[in-house]
Amino acid sequence: HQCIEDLGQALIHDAFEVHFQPIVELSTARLVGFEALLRWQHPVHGMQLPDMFVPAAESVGLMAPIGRVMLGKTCAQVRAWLDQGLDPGRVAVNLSANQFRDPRLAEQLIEMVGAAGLTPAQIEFEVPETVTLGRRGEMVLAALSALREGGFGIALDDFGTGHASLTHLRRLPVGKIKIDRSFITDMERSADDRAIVHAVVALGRELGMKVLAEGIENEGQRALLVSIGCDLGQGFHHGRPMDAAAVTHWLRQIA
Ligand code: G
Ligand code: G
Ligand code: NA
Ligand code: MN
Repeated sequence: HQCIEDLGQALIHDAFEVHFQPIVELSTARLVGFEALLRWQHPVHGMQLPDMFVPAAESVGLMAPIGRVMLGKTCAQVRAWLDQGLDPGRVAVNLSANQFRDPRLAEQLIEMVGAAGLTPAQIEFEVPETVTLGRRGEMVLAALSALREGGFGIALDDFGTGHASLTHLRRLPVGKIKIDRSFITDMERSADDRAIVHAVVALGRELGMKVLAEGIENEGQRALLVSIGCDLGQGFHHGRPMDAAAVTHWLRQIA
């Protein structure tokens, strides 16, 4: 498959870059951090979003090396901002199922962050709910526990799409739940979606987890989420994913 060959070339030619989307405290709209998002500069087809290539990369095991490149670039950028006196807050990096095949994953991530001159409190790891429910569930749990003990934040991504039981959720060493965008998009019109968001916020509170709503696109959604008691938000309403230069400009303005 052409895409797979191109992905191998992309690793060799350093064609991956990181964009960053703001994460805010919903009640104040104050910046608390960013999610690091993978981008691929394809030599012919231009910038590719993860939906276009992450599943293919995952299926051939390429998300393990790509994930390492991604974390390395993210840490280097965070270090550069801190050295310029700019504070990006806590930056979230996505982990994929491929990466959990390696029993030394947690050890390697801890070592990479330290080598970049960052403390664990500056980085959070996001893992999709479906990955924690997958074949390697016990290995995923062990790696997340080691990262949590190492002082990293752990967020459960795309929550609501994976049928996790309450028992399962309680066992996971996560400090944050990210409600999938599909529940936020129609929440002003759909009483069902509102009820689901309400329930997840209540659940998070009971379990001592922060709750973040993804895909907030307008003020009506933000106000509704604040009234429900949702802590954190992310979406076009608060900021689009930006390249590092745009974030630098943004951080200078709010500094
Ligand atoms: O970039 P965009 O906002 O289109 O992100 C699409 C999806 O790709 C999101 O679900 C996000 O979690 C995922 N994604 C973005 N960057 C990475 C990454 O570095 N690794 C993995 N595994 N997934 C990522
Ligand atoms: O990891 P995750 O799949 O949640 O990554 C977020 C994805 O959603 C990225 O593709 C990002 O570009 C996209 N996104 C972020 N904010 C919004 C938004 O407000 N609306 C829509 N439609 N997409 C968004
Ligand atoms: Na994510
Ligand atoms: Mn997400």
